[in-house]
Amino acid sequence: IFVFVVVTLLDYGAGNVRSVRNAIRYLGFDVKDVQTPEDILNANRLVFPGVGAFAAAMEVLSKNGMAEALCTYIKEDRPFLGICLGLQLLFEQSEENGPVKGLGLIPGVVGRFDSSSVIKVPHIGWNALKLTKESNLLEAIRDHHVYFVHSYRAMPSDANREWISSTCNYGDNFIASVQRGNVHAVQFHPEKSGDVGLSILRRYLDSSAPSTIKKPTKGKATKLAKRVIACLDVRTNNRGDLVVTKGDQYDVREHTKENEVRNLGKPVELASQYYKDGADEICFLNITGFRDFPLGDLPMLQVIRLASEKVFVPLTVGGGIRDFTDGNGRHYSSLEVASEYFRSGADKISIGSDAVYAAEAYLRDGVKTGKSSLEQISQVYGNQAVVVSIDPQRVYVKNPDDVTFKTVKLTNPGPNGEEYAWYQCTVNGGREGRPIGAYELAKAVEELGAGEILLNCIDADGQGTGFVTDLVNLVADAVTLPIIASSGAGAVVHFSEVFQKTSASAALAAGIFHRKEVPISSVKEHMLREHIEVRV
Ligand code: 1PR
Repeated sequence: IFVFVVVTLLDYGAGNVRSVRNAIRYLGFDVKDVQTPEDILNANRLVFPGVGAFAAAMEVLSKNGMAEALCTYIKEDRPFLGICLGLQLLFEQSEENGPVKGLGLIPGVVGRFDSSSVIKVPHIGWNALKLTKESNLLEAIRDHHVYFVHSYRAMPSDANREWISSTCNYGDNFIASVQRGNVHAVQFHPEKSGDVGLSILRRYLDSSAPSTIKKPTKGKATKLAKRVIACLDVRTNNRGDLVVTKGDQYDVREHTKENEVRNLGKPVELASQYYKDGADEICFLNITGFRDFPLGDLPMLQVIRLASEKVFVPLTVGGGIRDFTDGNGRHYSSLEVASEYFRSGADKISIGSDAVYAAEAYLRDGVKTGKSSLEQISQVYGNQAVVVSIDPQRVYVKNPDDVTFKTVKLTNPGPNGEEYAWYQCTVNGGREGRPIGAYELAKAVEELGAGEILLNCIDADGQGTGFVTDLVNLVADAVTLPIIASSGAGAVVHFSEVFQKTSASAALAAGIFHRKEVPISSVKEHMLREHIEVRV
């Protein structure tokens, strides 16, 4: 095939440009990085995957003459594709930490979603588009969902109407894509939107490429879909191999003489399989990260690198994100650890133990120091890139007044007839209980900058008895963030149950997928039958 040179602009280290690069390479095109403004002017296909915060991006663009070159390039109607912030920057202004002036090519102001109502901000997940213009690029979408992750959006107006090629509804109708001549920009992430997204990218890179995406026969996209996430708990086994393991209430060892770590497969192979099977997201948890320093644990970074070359849905990586001093006295900040995960191909990072300590300190002292891993990472990468993973354990109580933590009234009473329970947060892979409840923790981490909550439950982990809906509702009451319900999936009905009884945005499972008891496709077919919006 004829190979275009693609210019990937501004990898200024503020996020995962690697995904876009991987997707372009996967499609068989070469990538050239912009070094100078002349590289922009000489491009024949320009891709601008804006990442990070609006103000920081504008500052970099303006300082080195890139902004001017970009404006010239776009005004000359040369082939351009902006992604996410790469769309927002085309507008006049953004309210993100601002107002901040944008490139001013499209009339309008980029504002924040209003989280006051039923809308959870950030807008994370697979949503539907409404096409408002014939578009060679978007034709591939044909009623499929595409992946969004953002807290700010541009709104349609009379002044920018001629630019808009599609809108998306989330609370209100915002601009999902713009197009004029050869200039395209999309708020969603084609590089993370599976086959549909890849086909959009292919169309941009080669306008004569045929569309291979068929209209869905059932499950036409109409709104934000509930996500199904496959989780891979990863650690080294006794032989030193990195394996996917799975615990029962967090105990991952076989109960045999050898006491081996349970081995359920190879991380990259399983991740690729789940991607092909239709997982909406893949989550890797480095479950011994709390004691083994992840930057010493290079195989894990290699796993993420390899997975991100094959998997074109979002990847979350967690485990061991905290400050660390190695044997030689070299100090690593949690931000450095997270940056290495992002550079390796993670779209989101997840913090467990360190978020518990940060929340405890915040509730005790009542001040945000800005120094916790949570605050620092969300400051640099945006809160949509920071997940807090909670590992709570149920503690039964007779009376809600017996504890200072928020309790739930139980559907099934405890062993001594207790009608209430609180959910105690733990650290170090569930080994140590801390004096803070899941409700209190969730509230605190939202204020400290978390963008999403991954809500496990030690009692239910690996039990196959269903998600713990009372816990999900407890935490949903505490925050306006999207919640990923985790632990306990044993059958397809557990997925419809958690989405019908709670406002969870996603459901995560591990054991049933690893043991091949329930394929992801069966989960989705069941959800469709139950009229739950799902990506097919
Ligand atoms: O504390 O920042 O180093 O992060 C450690 C991370 O590793 C945390 O996210 C923590 O949840 C995870 N983790 C630590 N130890 C274990 C363990 O199992 N021994 N795994 C562990 C957590 C829970 C879920 C599991 C669901 C679904 N695993 O990820 O996949 O419970 O399982 P199921 O569908 O089979 O029921 P830090």
